[in-house]
Formats: sequence, C-alpha cells, structure tokens
Amino acid sequence: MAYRWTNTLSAQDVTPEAVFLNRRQLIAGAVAGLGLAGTGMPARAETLEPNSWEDITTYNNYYEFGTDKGDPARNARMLTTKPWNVTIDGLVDRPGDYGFDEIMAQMTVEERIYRFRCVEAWSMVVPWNGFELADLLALAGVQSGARYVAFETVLRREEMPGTRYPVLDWPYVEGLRLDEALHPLTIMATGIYGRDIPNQNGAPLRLVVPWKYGFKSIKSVVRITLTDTEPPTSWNRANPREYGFYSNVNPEVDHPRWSQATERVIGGGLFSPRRPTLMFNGYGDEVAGLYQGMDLAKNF
Ligand SMILES: Nc1nc2c(c(=O)[nH]1)N[C@H]1C(S)=C(S)[C@@H](COP(=O)(O)O)O[C@H]1N2
Ligand SMILES: [Mo]
Repeated sequence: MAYRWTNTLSAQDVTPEAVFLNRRQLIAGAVAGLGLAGTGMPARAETLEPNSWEDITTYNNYYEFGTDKGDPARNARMLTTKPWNVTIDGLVDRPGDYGFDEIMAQMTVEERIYRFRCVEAWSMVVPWNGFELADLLALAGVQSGARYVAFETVLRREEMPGTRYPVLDWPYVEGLRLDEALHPLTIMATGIYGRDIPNQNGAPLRLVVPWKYGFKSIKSVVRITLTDTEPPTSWNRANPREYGFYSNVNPEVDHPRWSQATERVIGGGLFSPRRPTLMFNGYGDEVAGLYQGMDLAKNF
C-alpha cells in the first residue's frame, strides 16, 4: 500500500505539477490518507484531492501584502527570501541564527497532503512539502522548562505594502503549546506540489498546523522562541472575543459573526454545496488527546 506521506523528497527535488498529477493517478485507489510514521497510527482510508496550483497560489491571506485575496500573489514578488535566517532562541540549548540552507541540509522533506481550513469558513486541500517542526526544534535543543513556542513573521515595511496600514500590530506573531508544536502533524512547509513555496504562501518557510484555523499557520518565519508562558498572537491581540489562542477547527464553536458548522470548498465552483466542517479539521484521531479534559468552547 502506498502511503503518500512517506514520499520523501530531498530539498533539491523538483516535481512539476504534471508529474505529480500523473503519480497521483498511478496510486489512485491506494490509501492516500494519513498515517504517522513510526507512531503506529493507522492510515485513514480516504483520498484527498488537492486543489490546483492556481487555487492555492492566487487565493491567499497574507495581510502584510494587502487584505484582498489577490493582493499577495500580486505584491509578494518583491519579498526577498534569499538569504534567510531563522533565529531560534529562548529556552533552548543552542540559541542562534540558523540559515535556511543549513536547516534544509539537516531536515527530511516529506510530502503532506493536508486539509486547510480558514477561520473565514472556506477550505482547500494542499500538497505541502516540508519537515516536522519537532525536528527543527531538536536542532536547537528544547530545554525542560519550555512550555510554549512563539513564532514571528519577517517585517520589512519597504517590501510589504500592507504593513503601512495598522490592520494588525506588525510583525505578525503566533504561538503553540509545546506539545502541539512537537506533534508529528505540525510541519514547517517549504514547498507546494514539489516546487519551492511561492512568496504569497509564506516563502521560504511557514508553519502548517492542519487541525487549527489557517491563521495559526504563520508565514515567512524569522524567529522561533521557546518560552514558559503563553505567547501573544496577532489575531487574539486584535480581537480577543473572536480569536482565541487555541483556534482548533470546531464545527460546534461558532465565530461570533458567523457559523463554523459548514465550509465553502475553494475550487468547487460557484454552485458547489457547502460541506460540513470536521472536528479538528478531520484530524481528531491524531490530536483530540492533546485537549482531553479541556472545555473547547472556553479554550477556543
Ligand atoms: N504572516 C502572516 N501569516 C499568515 C497570514 C497573514 O496575514 N500573515 N494569514 C493567515 C491566514 S488567515 C490564513 S487562512 C493562511 C493562508 O495561507 P495560504 O495563503 O497559503 O492559503 O495564512 C495565515 N498566515
Ligand atoms: Mo485564515
């Protein structure tokens, strides 16, 4: 049986979309859902049909480049992504600036086909390439006192026209509990469809946490800080009534201004029906245990 998630690519591999689609046809009928390497978790018998490159790279949220869905594709080309450093600091044994190439040389890049659900109640399926965040954190050596991970997006006002407006308190920041960050589903994505991740999707590396609303998946990360207290997050700071720290996809907890019970599938066409939102975006078997005993309506 072919498990799609076990397909590993080296950082240099380039798979044109046509080849990718071809390969997908070859393994049609195989279990293409998700299993977790080494964890003994079963693969789910489900085929996720990824959205097109076009959908994924032209319908974006990246407010540093403007608030319209088409703004990032137009404006993010001016973002300089080479050279790129990620500062890893706080409660780690080896704090410092880690170069992107130095990181990639030590990471195993895999293909992960994940559902992606925005808090705005639309969804896509994206074939990411990336590596587990846990592996990157291991490079820096997480200390025993660490309980949370804070992330920061690059802020270059001259390259990011949206940052002239106080839509959010720049730079964009996000955070995870340490166990969420170390979960094998949590990746740093560096590609889509086997190509380098486009600037509008968060080049050269962005977080992807598939069971949480899209805004947790912070783009173009330049800083990762291990802390012992819950870090601030941009959307929570902007509107704490509407956006919590956890932001797990949950059909039963509505946004104050709209229902989260259903979602619009991007690329489904004008008249495509909405579909039911899945608890934890369909990853409940893998992640529900992280929230055992928590009231998810209070910890939204
Ligand atoms: N730095 C930064 N990261 C961000 C955002 C943003 O505006 N700035 N938008 C978030 C939101 S709301 C979503 S839905 C996803 C969108 O990712 P995509 O454009 O790759 O689909 O990125 C998230 N990460
Ligand atoms: Mo979003």
